[in-house]
Amino acid sequence: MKIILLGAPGSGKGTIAELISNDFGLPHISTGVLLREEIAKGTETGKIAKKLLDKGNLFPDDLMIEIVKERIQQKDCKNGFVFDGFPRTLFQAQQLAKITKIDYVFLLKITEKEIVARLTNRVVCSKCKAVYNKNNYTKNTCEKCGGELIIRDDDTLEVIKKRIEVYKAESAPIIQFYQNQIIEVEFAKTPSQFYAPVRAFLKKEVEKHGSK
Ligand code: G5P
Ligand code: MG
Repeated sequence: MKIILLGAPGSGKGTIAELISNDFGLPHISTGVLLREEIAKGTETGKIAKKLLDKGNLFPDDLMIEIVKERIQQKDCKNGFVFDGFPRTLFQAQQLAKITKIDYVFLLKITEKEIVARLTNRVVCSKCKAVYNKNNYTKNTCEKCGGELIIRDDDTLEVIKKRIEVYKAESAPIIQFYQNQIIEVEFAKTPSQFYAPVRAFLKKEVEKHGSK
């Protein structure tokens, strides 16, 4: 199954992608995580990414597409993948359509007020990238790997606002591009409530068609 998760910053793409990945055995491909890994390694790509991500601006389309192409050619993607944060522009969606056929596109819905509340309370594991919310997880270390929990450099109020603005500017044509495929997922109070309809839908699809 080849799955795309569309949604604003903080809409839960990373959280839901991880749950799908665990349940259906698909690699979770977050372009944000891939870029932050390049930044951590200090590569040339990372240097370009750092300047853009720290201000909430998008990484260049052509470079992003090359990174994604290379990633989906790896062995673990032979039965599909879950994209989190890609495509992010109409151009990326058009280029992706030339490379592969996407089976399902979920659009995660959230209000602006909730985005700010979530992202100003988010912490992530510096090692395995697991995502937590300080409102319901108060430890300083990751429960999965023991790694230190940190705040993302782009989770400041100013950058969050810029990311929301960029999302608003770029998302409408992408939603239009996938209009016949989009499955909307309505905001819910907890990740498990939010994920339940997605899981039920994908389970049914697997029963009908196999895992593709
Ligand atoms: P990213 O890394 O893709 P964003 O801004 O799109 O960053 P972000 O912030 O990672 O998205 P998310 O993954 O949608 O948000 O949300 P999440 O982390 O799972 O959840 C947010 C918080 O809410 C967490 O604390 C979580 O615990 C909580 N939560 C989740 N679900 C629920 C729920 O159901 N209920 C409740 N109550 N809480 C919940 O991209 C970063 C940057 O990289 C570049 C751009 O510069 C971008 O700004 N980039 C790209 N540039 C060009 N092209 C691309 N394709 C790019 N991809 C990334
Ligand atoms: Mg994320």
